[in-house]
Amino acid sequence: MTVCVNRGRGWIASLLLVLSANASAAILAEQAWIREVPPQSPVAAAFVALTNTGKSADHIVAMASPMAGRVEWHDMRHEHGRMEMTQRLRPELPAGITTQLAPMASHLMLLELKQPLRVGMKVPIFLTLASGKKLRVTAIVRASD
Ligand SMILES: [Cu+2]
Repeated sequence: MTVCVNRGRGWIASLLLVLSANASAAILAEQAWIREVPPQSPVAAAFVALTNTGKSADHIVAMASPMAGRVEWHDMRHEHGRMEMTQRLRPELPAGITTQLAPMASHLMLLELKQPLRVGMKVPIFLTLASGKKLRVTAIVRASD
């Protein structure tokens, strides 16, 4: 059983981060996929490997997808013997490191899905970075195993 804890929006913080831009970071998104969910599910989790090839850390300050009302970064942690999801508002992408989002670990949560996701569908997810760059991630829907 997982519980989704929403700790509020980071719009103001995001705006400030965009203004204090860091120009040197480059982020590579690879192996993006979404785990299939039942057609009535309002949420789905997306996974991707994000590599910061730059020399300084960057942060994701906004996430969006045309297929979802909103997108959030969630971390998983053990809490009182069960797994809980907590939202992280400005996830850091450390320089020279691949941040691997994966099942039972951190993920991008697509909330308020606008249509059922079917296996094989390609779902665009847009990440806005503190450096000012915008990253388009194309996640393919895969069957849950
Ligand atoms: Cu989640």
